[in-house]
Amino acid sequence: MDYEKAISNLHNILTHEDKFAEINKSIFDAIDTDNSGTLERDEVESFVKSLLVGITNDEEEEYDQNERHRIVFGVLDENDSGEITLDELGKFLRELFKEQIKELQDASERVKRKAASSQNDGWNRGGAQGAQGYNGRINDD
Ligand SMILES: [Ca+2]
Ligand SMILES: [Ca+2]
Repeated sequence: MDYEKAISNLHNILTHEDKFAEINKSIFDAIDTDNSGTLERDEVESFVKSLLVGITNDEEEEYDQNERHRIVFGVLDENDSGEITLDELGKFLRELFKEQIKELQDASERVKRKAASSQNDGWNRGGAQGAQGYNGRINDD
């Protein structure tokens, strides 16, 4: 996985309104299966379920799905109207992408640190700890 590339792609999406609008719209359309122009509870529910399929394998977590859906829908439905508009989804995606960038940056740092310490392993165990300190900084540009 190319973290730098994924991070810059997400940055691109966030800084280009038209790109973001395009992605927002295509995600919205994918969830809006009855093409009503709004996302209803059952549409969001099947979407959340399909997302969770890839994330959770734990049987324990299964009974949490209704609760998760309630929370996700509550977060999405900013004005408590009972349906999600394109704008509401957009706000949510923006936050989601920002979080994603943070997580990718963290993951990327971890990978670099690991690489730095395994490089030192074997011939210079003593220096490995020191190397972790200054390796893996991300250019925030
Ligand atoms: Ca709909
Ligand atoms: Ca709403």
